[in-house]
Amino acid sequence: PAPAPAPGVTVFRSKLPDIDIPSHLPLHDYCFARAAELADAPCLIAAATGRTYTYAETRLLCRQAAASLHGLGVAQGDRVMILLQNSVEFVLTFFGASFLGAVTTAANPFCTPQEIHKQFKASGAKVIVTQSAYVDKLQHEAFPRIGNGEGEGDVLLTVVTIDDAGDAPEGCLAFWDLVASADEATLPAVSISPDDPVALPFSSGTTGLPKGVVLTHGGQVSGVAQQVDGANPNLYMGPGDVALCVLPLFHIFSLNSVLLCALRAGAAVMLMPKFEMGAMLEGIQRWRVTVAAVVPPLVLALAKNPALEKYDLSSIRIVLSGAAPLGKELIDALRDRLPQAVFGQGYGMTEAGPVLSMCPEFAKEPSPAKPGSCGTVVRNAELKVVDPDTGLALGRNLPGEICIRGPQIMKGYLNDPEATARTVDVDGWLHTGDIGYVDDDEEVFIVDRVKELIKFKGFQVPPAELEALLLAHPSIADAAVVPQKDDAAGEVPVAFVVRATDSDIAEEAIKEFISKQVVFYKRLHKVYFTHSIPKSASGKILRRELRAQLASAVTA
Ligand code: 4UW
Repeated sequence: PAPAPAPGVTVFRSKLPDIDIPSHLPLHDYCFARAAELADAPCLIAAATGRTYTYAETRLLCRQAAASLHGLGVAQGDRVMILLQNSVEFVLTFFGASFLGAVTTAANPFCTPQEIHKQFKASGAKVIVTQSAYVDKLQHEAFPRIGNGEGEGDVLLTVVTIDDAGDAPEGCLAFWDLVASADEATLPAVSISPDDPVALPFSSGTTGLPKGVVLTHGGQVSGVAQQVDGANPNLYMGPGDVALCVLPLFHIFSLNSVLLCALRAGAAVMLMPKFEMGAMLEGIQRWRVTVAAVVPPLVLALAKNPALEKYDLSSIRIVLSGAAPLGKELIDALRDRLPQAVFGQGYGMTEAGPVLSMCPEFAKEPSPAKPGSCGTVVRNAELKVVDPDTGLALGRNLPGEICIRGPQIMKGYLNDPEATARTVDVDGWLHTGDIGYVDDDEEVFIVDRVKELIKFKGFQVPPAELEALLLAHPSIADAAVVPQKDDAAGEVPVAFVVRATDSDIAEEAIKEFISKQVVFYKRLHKVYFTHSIPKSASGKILRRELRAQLASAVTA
């Protein structure tokens, strides 16, 4: 049981009653609980091929993927890296690992070899599942040599590719060859406890470099249950619903609130490998998508696109936005085009497992939400708002740092007890680094961010990562990276740079130096040269001051 709050502390809870959460179940059994009852119902729809997989087929293929991984030596507790766009194979690998008690760590395939290697190394992954187009990234010198079978003493990297069945790149194994020959009867019996990890997404959290976020079976079951279980689910979906899965599954929003929630609810998931407007609208029309999970830039793209008129999008009943702030103007712009849909936001954070609050208009028995609100705190959880200076809990309508406590939050950062202790306090409260308040109707509003994180179209850009790269340049004496507001992306990273003595390095050279090393959304949009970086007595960059400088320069 959670410790009782100290007297006088304002703790906000859901208006919906708590529910029983079957957190003793492993995540795969929880998500496939209705697979027998819904055996012939659609589970996965691969938009790219037009193929639909029923619940019975999907569950069986997941178990065959598990047997395949087991055949490659993956055992309970081992890590499997997924380097894929949204695809059936992503889902099969995720649940395949889960059936074994293994853990998946998914990365953006657009990342550079260096970025992928960092996550590969930190996670200690044993196998990488990818597609042939990305194999050259794994041939980078940082990785062990790709190969399978008996190594001649050296460490070999096992790579499985999902395309080219029967003709995998040299040293790689073909996913579908493995799955086709796998026998689910060879699956080992594993005993999985709720505290065992199942997913390892990477997040920089409130400060520093990306870290592995340990999410457990019990935590993910709780996080999903908070959204879709109970007599009055907060995010009401069921058989007959089709969830749009265009946001990348390597990010927790799509993995948890789309894939896991839809499966638990018995809905179908329409998998789109990437965002391409025409294909997406086509897919929504063809498979009658009912629940669309989006990020604000996608809302913007939809609102602006004249092609919308050409498609029948009348099936959409829920538009769920998250990962970055969604303004009222943007909702209004799209509302006219999807008059039948309910628009609302969820507020999530990888470490929070991920959902803190969800629009109550999505519930089976809906209650109203105001524009701009992130909904109300999920059930079976507690939320408080603390004064960032004193740490004291604040009452309604007073902005402060949002903290969350409940069974859904992360177990901690992988191999980083200090970072864990900085984020989850001794009483179990996760400190988000977001500034917000709860209003008189229990609605959560986010107004600012005190953590370092920059969000480009909802993607994480950790300033510390870019600062470390900048400082490695011989012509740069000091550097700081902060967010700058941007209409299309929400925020973009910009750098303040102090040139080394005698250096006259130019903005373009610095931008290019960074671009070569990072995925597209981490690229610097501007470099401001300065004589010194403002720092506190303890040496911490005074980011607020730099952000203020930017704001005044823009308005000046
Ligand atoms: N408004 C303003 C928001 C909002 C927001 C997030 O990359 P991460 O760690 O994680 C996410 C997860 C988002 C998410 C998950 C599941 C879900 O259902 C849902 O609702 C639709 C959203 O983004 O980044 C976490 C940080 O992103 C910001 C905020 O700063 C948070 O700490 N953020 N959602 N609605 N800002």
